[in-house]
Amino acid sequence: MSAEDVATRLPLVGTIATSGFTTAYPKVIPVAYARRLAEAKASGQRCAVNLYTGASTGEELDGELARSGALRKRLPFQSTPDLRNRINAGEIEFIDMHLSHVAPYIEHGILDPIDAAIIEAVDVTDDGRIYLSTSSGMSPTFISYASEVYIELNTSQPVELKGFHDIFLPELPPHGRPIHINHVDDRIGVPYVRCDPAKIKGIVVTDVREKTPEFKAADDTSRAIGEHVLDFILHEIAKGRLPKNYLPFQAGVGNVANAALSCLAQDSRFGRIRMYTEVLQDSVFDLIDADKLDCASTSALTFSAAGVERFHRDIDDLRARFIIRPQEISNNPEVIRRMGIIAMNTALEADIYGNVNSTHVLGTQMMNGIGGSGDFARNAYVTIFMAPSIAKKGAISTIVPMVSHVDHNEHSTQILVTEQGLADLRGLCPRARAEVVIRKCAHPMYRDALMEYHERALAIAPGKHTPHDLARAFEWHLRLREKGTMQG
Ligand code: 0RQ
Repeated sequence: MSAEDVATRLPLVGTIATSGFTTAYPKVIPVAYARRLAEAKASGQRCAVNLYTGASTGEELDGELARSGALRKRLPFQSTPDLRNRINAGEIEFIDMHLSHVAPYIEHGILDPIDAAIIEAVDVTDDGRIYLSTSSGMSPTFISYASEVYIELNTSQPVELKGFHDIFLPELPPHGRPIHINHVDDRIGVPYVRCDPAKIKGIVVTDVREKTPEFKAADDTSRAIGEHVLDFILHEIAKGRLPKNYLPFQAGVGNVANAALSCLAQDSRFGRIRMYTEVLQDSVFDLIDADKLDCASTSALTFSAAGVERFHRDIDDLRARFIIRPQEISNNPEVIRRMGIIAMNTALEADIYGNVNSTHVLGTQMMNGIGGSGDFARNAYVTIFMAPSIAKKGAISTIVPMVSHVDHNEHSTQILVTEQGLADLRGLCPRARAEVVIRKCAHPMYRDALMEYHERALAIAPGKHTPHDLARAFEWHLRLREKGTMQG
């Protein structure tokens, strides 16, 4: 079929679910669909579409549908500018969810049912085996719950991706059983998604290439963050709290996590690791080049243009090292807790008590979403949050008196690290946490002001357990909003 043929079969009012978890989202059907929706809207027809995906996608999907004006609801994660702007303008409802919650919400009928699933694949067989491309995300669940399935067979994605995936979906409660992943590289499923062939209503062949992200190169800040993390890990090993060959690592999305992992890879004190994560970025090649990666389990491959070239070149060797899993498995709290993961995610801001905001600028403007950071942070063996101590050339301190939005609370955050230092918050009461966060993590530009806030809060707050000066807790954010800087 052509993409336009499929677009005419998709609803003007309804729910679409697509493949895509940073990569592997459909790229031609959504463009044709957005055009149809915009035309229908212009001719006065009612259009209101819900879009579910694994995680973020690209311009051809999120951007086009947002600009069509027909997108009503989006979940569970996003990162494209026009969609973000419309969410922040209040025009599109965004449901910012733990990625591990998406499948149960669909299976339990909490979300609107899926009219059509659109899935990027590298192959599909007559008997309904769908071979996914560079991410698994929610595709297996969407395929099983959608009324109709459309495939985008993308020939720019290597067919050699066959064999990377391990598709296994857990049973619903009360029939749930333990998931038998005891080691990162355990395979428990099959390399394809099975679908009733009668449900596959159309296949569109395309060779449109995915637009690749660029990651900021590691700099002194990310190198310092990487070094603090490594010192901490070596200290934990010396104390006997981590095994000598570590526990599996998870690293979050974005520049900071990518650069910190690259720095770990390049440090001679760092040994071979396994990764149990949801996104592999370019830093995984630094680990491979330094002979420091045993194997990696993920839900998506997210490489820059150079990383994609490298992946295509080495694809046959990498098949033995990388496993791509559905996000129900990559982000499964039971597996994460049982295996014991070292989770490294990025904060936009953290407060003196260890509460972390990963999503909202100035408490109201959505950046990307919580994604899988909470699935890992809440259940990991060691939960690390990283951030440069300042943003926007010092106009923003990422360590603040009180976070303007909470994604990860003080009970989950164990380690907070900036380029200034690392605060180990485990076993400390809130007052002690505040002192160590200010002393170790705050930038010198803001350190005295934070200490002054803390001391005043301690003096005036009626409760001395988690003292706050409520009248001044958001003074820094208000100053940033009004004067463009947190500096007094
Ligand atoms: O903006 O480039 O315009 O200056 O935020 O910051 O330092 O490039 O950091 O790319 O690692 O992203 C939290 C957004 C960090 C990401 C976040 C500004 C800063 C810059 C980006 P500029 P960096 P990163 C599992 C893990 C949530 C989801 C998650 C994220 C821009 O890591 O989305 O963890 N995490 N998922 O200047 C205002 C502040 C700021 C600020 C930084 N306090 N206020 N702006 N910035 N701090 C994977 C998945 O879920 C798929």
